[in-house]
Amino acid sequence: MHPPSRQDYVAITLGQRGGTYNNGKQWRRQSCWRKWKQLSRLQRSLILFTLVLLLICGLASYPTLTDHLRAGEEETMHPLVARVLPEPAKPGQLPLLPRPEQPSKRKLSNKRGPPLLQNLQPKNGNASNTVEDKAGGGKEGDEKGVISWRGAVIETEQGTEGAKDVGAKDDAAGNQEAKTVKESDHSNHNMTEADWLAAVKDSFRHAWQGYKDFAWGHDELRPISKSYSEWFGLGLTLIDALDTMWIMGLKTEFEEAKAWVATELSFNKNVDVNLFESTIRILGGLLSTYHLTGDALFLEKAKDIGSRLMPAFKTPSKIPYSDVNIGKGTAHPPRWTSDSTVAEVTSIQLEFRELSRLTQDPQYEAAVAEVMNKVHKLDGKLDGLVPMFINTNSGQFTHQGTFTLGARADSYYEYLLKQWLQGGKKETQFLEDYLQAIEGVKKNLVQRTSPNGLTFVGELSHGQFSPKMDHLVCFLPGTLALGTHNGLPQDHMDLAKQMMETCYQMYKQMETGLSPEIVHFNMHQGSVRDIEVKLADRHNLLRPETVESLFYLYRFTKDHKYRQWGWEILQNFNKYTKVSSGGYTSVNNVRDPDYPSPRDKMESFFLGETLKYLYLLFSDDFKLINLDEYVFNTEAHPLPIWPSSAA
Ligand code: DMJ
Repeated sequence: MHPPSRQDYVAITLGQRGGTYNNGKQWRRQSCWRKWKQLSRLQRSLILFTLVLLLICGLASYPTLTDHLRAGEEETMHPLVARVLPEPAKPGQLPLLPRPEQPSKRKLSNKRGPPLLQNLQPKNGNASNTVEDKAGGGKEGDEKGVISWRGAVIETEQGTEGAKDVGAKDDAAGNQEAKTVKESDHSNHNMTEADWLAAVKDSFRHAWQGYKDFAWGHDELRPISKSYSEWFGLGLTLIDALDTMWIMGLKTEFEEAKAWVATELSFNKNVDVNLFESTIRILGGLLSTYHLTGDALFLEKAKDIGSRLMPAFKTPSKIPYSDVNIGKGTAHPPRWTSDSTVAEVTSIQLEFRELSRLTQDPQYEAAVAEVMNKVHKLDGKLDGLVPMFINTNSGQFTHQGTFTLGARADSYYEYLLKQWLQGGKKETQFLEDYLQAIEGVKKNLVQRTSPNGLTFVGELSHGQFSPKMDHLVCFLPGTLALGTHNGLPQDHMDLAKQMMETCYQMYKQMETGLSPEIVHFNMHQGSVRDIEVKLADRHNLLRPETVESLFYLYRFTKDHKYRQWGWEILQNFNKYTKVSSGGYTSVNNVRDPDYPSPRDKMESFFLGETLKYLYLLFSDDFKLINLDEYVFNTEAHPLPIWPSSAA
């Protein structure tokens, strides 16, 4: 019998198809296999090659699919590894820094910002100049582009003019590195010093404009409601911002503020002020402005407020009360306690000492020196670490056993070092207390996170360690670096650098790129992420401590990465806290880039400290507030280091 022809074969097999569905499938498999076997080797190779080619072309021309595949890879990767692993650096390019964890709905996008904005971003990556109003659907009149944010109009501008320039230049070059720069929208490789400084000045002007328009002469701007809030009723933001304007060379703004100080500012008011806050912001701001400008107006005002604060020291223990009525000349503790806060009574010394030196009136210095001497001798410390409260009657620490470098204790440590520096390194008691305290920090409070070994400073309560850290603690890297610059041990600088990285990660790992007020670190093995944030701690008050430390670290190391980190932070302040009608707002939720939830308040330290430190970070002129000639008070007001004969 001759072998069945193709037709016979088909006819036979067709006859078999009347069976079950399974039988049909089996038939198809057999039929295809037989046909395949009948082909020559060349034919088979050609078909295989064509199929592979088609598959490759299909994949390449279907980006959504590849995106899905990439997303799948990310999901199967350990989540923290995916977030923390740096992308490889190209020659001459800084390694890309870890991306923050994104909620799964945002998995496919690295861009930050409201979805509307992302959709409207042009393909070349430059920020849009006009963004439609989300609520109204129309265009806001503002040329910078705005979206509505629950009735409030918030700037969507992602960067500054300088940042846009980077995108444009890179686009022209059309290289892959440029694309990376645009996507991260954070790099400042091609920017000049002038670009950075202009960007910070723009931010300052924007903040100042809001204050001028809606809060002039009042304590704080409420930028969303276009109104103001009063704390002491003393033009707090205006005074806090004076020396910043001088440093930035904003002469017109400075002159209009000075005119207000000359004609409107009066301390003869029946008002309770907090001794610490008014000392660091008002007395400190006036003294530093006097030094920078040489204008006697500011010294006169400083003397006036300084003398009005003195009743605070009339206590049984000479440990000052927290509150003073500067009109009546009376002082008192808070209603619920006779305690004062340790940081508050030990962080007014730089200002009162300087006031004595300038006025040749020793009473100011004597009052604050007595506080330091008493605290120096007190029991209740742990390896140089101090508790958080001190009683104004007994002069003893209260609520003992809790130790932190955050709220209520932070600037005690800062002012130990800085008083030693201010006085020309002669008052060795300050140095000894400082060195002992830093040893105490290392022994009792420094720990590392899991899984990535970030160094942090936690808290101790009755022997129990808590891995909690306030953003306030981020002053510490800068202070440690300042100490090393002045001859203190190198291991202080090592700790400073490690902590600086941690403080940066507190921004980087949040969805908005802005740090929360408080973080908790994971320490147990098997943790998947280093940083946790409790619901109540997710706010950001535009605080300065991290950029303050970046400024010191950059001045002393000249490591460009600190500037890049500062640039990212500025970008994110612009992205999530800038209000189009003027000013910046603190926000409630740094973990929600779609709705960070404005708190409607611009703290005075945003102008007094945050923008000033950013400006100085980007300035190549290290003589602009030379750190061998000036020491910053805890509100970023530079005071002179005393000439050697004065100490
Ligand atoms: C400022 O008033 C000062 O820096 C103070 O030492 C701490 N709190 C704020 C800024 O966060």
